Parts: sequence; C-alpha cells; structure tokens
Amino acid sequence: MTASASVPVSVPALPDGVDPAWLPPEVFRALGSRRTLISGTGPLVDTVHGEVADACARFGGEVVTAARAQGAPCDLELELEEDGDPDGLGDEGFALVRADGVTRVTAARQAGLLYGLFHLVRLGEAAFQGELARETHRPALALRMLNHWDNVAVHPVMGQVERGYSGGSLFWRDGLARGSRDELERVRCYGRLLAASGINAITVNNVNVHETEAHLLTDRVGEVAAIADALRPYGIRTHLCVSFASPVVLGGLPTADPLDEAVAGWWAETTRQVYAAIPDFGGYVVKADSEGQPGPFTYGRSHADGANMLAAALAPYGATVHWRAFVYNHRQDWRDRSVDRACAAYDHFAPQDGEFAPNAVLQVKHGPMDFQTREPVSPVIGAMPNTRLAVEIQATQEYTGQQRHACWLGPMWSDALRFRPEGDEGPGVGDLARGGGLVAVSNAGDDPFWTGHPLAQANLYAVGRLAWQPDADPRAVLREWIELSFTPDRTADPARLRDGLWAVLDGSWRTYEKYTAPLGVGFMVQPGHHYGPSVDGYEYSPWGTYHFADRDGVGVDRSRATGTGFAGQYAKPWAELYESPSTCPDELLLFFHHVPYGHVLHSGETVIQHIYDTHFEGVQEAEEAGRVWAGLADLMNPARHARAAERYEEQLRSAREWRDHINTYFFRKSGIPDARGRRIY
Ligand code: BDP
Repeated sequence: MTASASVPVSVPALPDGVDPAWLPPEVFRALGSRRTLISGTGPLVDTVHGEVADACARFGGEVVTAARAQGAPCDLELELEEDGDPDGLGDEGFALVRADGVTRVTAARQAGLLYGLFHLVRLGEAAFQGELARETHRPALALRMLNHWDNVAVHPVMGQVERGYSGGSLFWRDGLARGSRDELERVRCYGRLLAASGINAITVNNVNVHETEAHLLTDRVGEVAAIADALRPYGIRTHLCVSFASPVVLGGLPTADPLDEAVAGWWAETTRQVYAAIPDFGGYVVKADSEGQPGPFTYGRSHADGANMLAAALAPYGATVHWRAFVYNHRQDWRDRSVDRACAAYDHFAPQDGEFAPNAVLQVKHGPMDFQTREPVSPVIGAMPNTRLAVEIQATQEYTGQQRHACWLGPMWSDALRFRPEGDEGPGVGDLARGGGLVAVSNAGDDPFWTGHPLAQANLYAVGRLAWQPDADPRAVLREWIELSFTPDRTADPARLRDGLWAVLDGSWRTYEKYTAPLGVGFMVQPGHHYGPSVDGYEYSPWGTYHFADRDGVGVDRSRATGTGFAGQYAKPWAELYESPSTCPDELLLFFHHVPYGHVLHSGETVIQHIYDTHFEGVQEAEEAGRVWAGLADLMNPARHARAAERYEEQLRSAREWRDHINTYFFRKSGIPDARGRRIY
C-alpha cells in the first residue's frame, strides 16, 4: 500500500442547462453510498478519488485512507497495483472481484483504475451484491479516438464544424481556443463523458486544414495545449490534424517534398516544439491528396513516403501518424463508367502494404465510398496485413439524417466491425484494427444536448464502447446507454420508458435506410449539404457517386465480369458472393449491380416493388416512432423530451419528402405501377 494518499481532483461541473448525457448524478448512487478505500497515487488516481468523493458527498458514502481503513472494513477498494502488472492488465485494463462483502477493482496503471471506476458506475448496485468471480477487462483496441472536424474560424461554406449538426465547436470560438473558465469546464465535462464511454484520444481540428487552423501546429500550439490540459485528467490525449504543406505554408520552405532533408528537418523540429508544449501529445492525423488537400503526389512521391516522413518526426516520442486512406479523384468524368470511386482507396494503398513505418497507421473509412447508410466493408481493410490499420466511422450523421432524424448507428458499426474480410475462418475487422484503433468523426458540439438530437448521444456513447470491445452486442450497448442516460428505475414507469426508448432506437437505422436511397445504391442527397433527397443531385457531377438509373434499371455494375471490377478487390469468398446478382445480398444489390426493375430479390419482391414498399414502410415506422416518443413525455426531463419531439416533426416531414421523391422518380423512370395500388405521383 502506498504511504502517500491521492488528492481528489474536483469533478467538473456541468454548465447550467447542459444535459448530463450518460452521467447524470443518479448513476453514482450505488458507488456514492459506500465506504471506499482508494490506494495509489498519480493524476488519474486523483481523478478517480475526486469522482468517488463527489459521489459520496451526494449519497452519504465515505472515502477513507489506508490508515483509517485498517479498523473498519470497506465496501469498495480501488487499488493501483504496486508490483508491476502480474496479471497482464496493461495500460488500461482492470480486474474486478467481490468476496466477503468487499468489491475490489485493481489496475496496473492509472487509466485502468479510471475505466474500472466507470465500469462500477455501469454496474450500479450489482457491483455490491453477493459474490462476483474475478473478471478482467482490457480494451481490445488501444486507440479509441474521436476526430472533430472543427474549424477555429468559421468557414464560409462549411461553417464552424464541418458536417456538424450540434451547434458550434466545443473547443473554438470567435477564432480562438475557448479559454474562459466556464468554457474549459465544458471541455472537462466532455472529457469525462468520453472517458466514461472508453474514448482515450481526440483530434481538435478539421481534417481539411485551412490556413488559420494550420497554425495550431506552430505559433498557436499553446491553444491546443490548453485544451489538452482540460482533457488530460480523464486520460484523453490530444492529436492534431496537420496540413502536408505546412513546411511551405508555415515554415517558408520552397517545398514540402517528403524526401527533402530540409522538409524532414522542419517536421522534426516542429514536432519537438509541439512536445515541449504538450508532453503527452498523441500525434498527427493527415488527409493528403484528397479533395484538394495537399499531399506527396505534388512531388511525385507515394503516400508511404509522406506518412513515413511524419512518422519519423513522431517516432522519438513514441507517437503515431494517422494517414487517411480517403483518396480518390473528385474531378472524374461522370460519362466514363469505367472509373469507380469505390476502387480508389484499394488501388492507391493495397500495393503499398508493408511500406509504411511501424508508427504510421492507415486510417480507412469503414466503407469504400463515404459513410453511406449502407455500404460493404472497405476491401482495403482486408488487403493490408502488413500495415497498421485504423477503421474510421462517422458519428456525425452527415448521410444518416444530420441529427434531425433519430438513427442509432450501433448495428451498422457493429456489422462492419464483425465483418471477416477473408471469410468465416479469418479475423474480423475489429481484430484487424488492433494496430491502429477505431476512429469516429464526432457528432458533439456546444449544443446543450451535446449532439443536437438528444438520441444521437447513443451514437457517441457507442463509439467508445465498440472501440473497447468491437464484437460487443450493439443491443447491449444500447441497453447500457438507456439505463445510464434515462435511469428508468427512478421513473414512475420503468418498463414503459425502457420499451419506448428501445422502440424508437433499436430499428431506427433500418427505418432510415427504408425511406432513403434503396438497396445500397447510396447518395441521392442534395449536393453540398447532403440533407434531404435529390435523386440526381450528384448524377452528372464529378464526385463519382452515381446510381445510373434509366428506364430499364438502376445500380452500379461493380462486378469483375462486366463492371468496374470492384468486387474483385475482396478475398475470394466475398468476391464470389458479390460478383453475381444471384448471390449478392439484397441490401447491397445496387451497390454491386445494375439490374432491371423487374429483377427479383432474395426476398421474393421485384426491385421496383421493394422500392415502393420500403418507402411506404419507412415513413410509417418513423410516424410510429414519433408517436411512441410523444407518449414518453411524462417520464423524462421535459427539455430533453421537447428537443427530440421537435426533431421528430422534421424527421417525419423529411421522411415523407424522401418517400415521395424516390417513389415518384422510379415510377416515372420505370413506368411500372405499384402492385399494391397506392398513390404514387
Ligand atoms: C466527406 C465529407 C467531407 C469530408 C470528407 C473527409 O463530406 O466534408 O471532408 O468526407 O472525410 O464525407 O475527408
């Protein structure tokens, strides 16, 4: 036992009017009514101590020191092991056991104790009843990161948060880092929420690095350091998105060529200075040669050349560069059917497998296109066994209703993480991401409910939980989130509340899918902001996102035999499955094939009838969800209820608009009437 005791760090106070999300005070009741011994020292132990002390002050428990504990027994012991890590718990793992009336959480490192504490919070009273056999918990993925696409200055087109639907940035205001006490308190609260879900890393600026934001790397790094200070007590490391052109833009060099010595030297020195300001800085995230961002192609160099140069600058600090694989030609000729954006990332990166430095991570979007409602898993993930990979998902609902529609994404992410690129016998995507982690584009902002739609908090929560355990059952994650955020047991009708929340969320992704673009074809959104239907919005544009609907049929032929060949980027079992419309799963049919409207799906319906049916059903399901939500008003915080009720109105309006656009479009293209005789215009 350590001689010196930890010093409690006060728990950040939620600013007035800000929703507590999954950490309302009540969830600390079981913990806060116990006698707890905390042993170990260090900043994160101090955070744990502060949490327990705060809960005890609220619920009548007590934190005791080692000396006092010797007399009377404690109910709970939170203990940092002193003798190394005999149980292999690692940096963030913990063990839990309950025997003889005492619950014990042990960890080898401080972060493990913090995660053990939040595990107890999730268990509630169950952590203090009967006996519990010893269990150990470790995160499957070491890096569990959120990327904030936040601009410091408000961008003329994208606003402050690119694809942000939750107000302004949590970190930046009026062109500066938020600095007043209240504002940093909010950042601390955010760090606390994230830690309780399992997140341990964050980027604080947009992947599209505009000029103002580029300076965060150099003369404005002090502002990043202030944010890092606010997040550190909850075990969250800060990373930065950097511009590949920084040596030119910031350093005044004539080139940013990754093989130029002066360039490498500039990065090494700049990185040294970043570490002087932020000793636990996490590393860089880079979007290069993508959608107009600068990159190594300018100098005739490869992505591996670019990534490795930055990796070398970070290596002395044990940090990593996350290099994004989202590289494609966004100025393609839409008339040329042989060019396929879905093929691009694989074509660029698979040949470079094995060329990336040990501390370079390739960050790959989970699908080959761009965060659509339904996509196959990116073939890049199965094609780079000798490269560290991170999988990128999008919590911000750019294409899934922009936080005006309730759309619980846990099942979609879980499907992707459990996908096995080599077939049944091979590893899952979650295993393949061990080297690099899970990264999500954050959906949080300075909105009082954090995520615009209060129900979108479930998506933010799920990022951390699925990163901790990629094969977790998303339904268990949803249940957990409901219990924590709505504390049903403390309401007049726990069953109605639980069932109601379940009903509006569990199937909401499939509902959304039903009333938007059909059968995996994707897009059909309004260009630019991407909200609402515009079937041909991108059809004759250079972005590479087409559906090829004509009078006879719809879909993109990505087969090897007659199409773009994309299906051939997969390992055999999937390549074969996707190759033919007769074996391709219905939900991805139009992603992989161009078929006639009369093509019969595995479901037994024709494509055209499926389109009509799902669009009518999707709207009905959204209407039903809106009714269920309205019936929960008496069981929750009125502000939270009202905000979501307002969002449901818009969701219904928009869902009907989607239904009518899509059904009318395909009725007019195909001339085939609805077999059920419903009115289509
Ligand atoms: C797309 C977004 C765009 C992002 C880009 C990216 O529309 O705003 O910059 O992805 O991931 O989905 O870099």
